[in-house]
Amino acid sequence: AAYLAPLVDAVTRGDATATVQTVGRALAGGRDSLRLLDGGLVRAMRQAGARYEAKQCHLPELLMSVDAFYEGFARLKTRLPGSADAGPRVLLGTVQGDLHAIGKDLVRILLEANGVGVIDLGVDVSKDRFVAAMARYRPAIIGLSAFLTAARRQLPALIGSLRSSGNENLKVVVGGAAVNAVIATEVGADGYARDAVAAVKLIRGLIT
Ligand code: B1M
Repeated sequence: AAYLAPLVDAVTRGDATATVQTVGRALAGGRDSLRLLDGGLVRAMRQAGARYEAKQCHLPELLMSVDAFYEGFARLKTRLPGSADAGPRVLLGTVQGDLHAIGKDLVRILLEANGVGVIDLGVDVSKDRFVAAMARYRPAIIGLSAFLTAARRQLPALIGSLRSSGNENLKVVVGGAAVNAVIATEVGADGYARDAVAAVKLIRGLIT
């Protein structure tokens, strides 16, 4: 839609001020918050990421887009549908040494928007932190994000530890740029999702 173009433009240019203003205007005009997230902020972040990967921009420019994304996200967050009474069901985190947050954050937001409770451990989460949180929250599902090759290499041992310390029905779901459906099976996960929409579908299917 045409009203999303200025938002995509602001994020890809890395203009946080324009991003926040555009989100504010769109919300005031009654635009749907999930649409602004998906068709605006996320689409722009994908474009910025693709430009960086194609070496059409440098890291500082990518970082400016990341910044604009999060500022716009913060402005939008309060208006996204929440999960008032959903109990915590999914424990989510990016694995140790890996600091990529955006994709994981989107998975969390979309799960919450769909009524699934999430405990988000953040990024750079060690095996011990996962195990401790699992004992504390007893989630039905653990979601692991891995974006770096180095993160993917940890998955077999990490998933092995989670399984031996969790209950036997525990389901482990993986996602992120470093994994795909084949790798997910190889590392011992129960499922893989390529984006946040697919993650919601997968996880809801595993819960019920
Ligand atoms: Co970095 N990075 N990065 N990076 N970065 C990648 C991952 C990379 C593929 C880019 C590249 O070089 N081609 C590459 C990894 C290569 C590899 O190891 N094989 C890479 C690298 C090398 C690095 C650094 C080492 C760069 C450096 O410093 N030289 C460094 C590492 C830091 C660290 O983690 N220790 C680094 C840093 C950064 C930034 C800080 C600049 C920034 C992250 C900012 C942040 O997250 N706060 C960044 C970014 C933005 C990217 C790319 C370009 C874009 C990622 C992104 O946000 N995409 C990325 C390229 C790529 O992913 N192909 C790249 C938008 C987002 C909406 O999509 O992340 O795919 P995505 O998330 C999706 C799905 O993956 C899925 O749903 C999400 C939403 O739809 N998903 C799940 C994610 N988690 C899921 C979990 C699930 C299910 C689905 O179930 C639990």
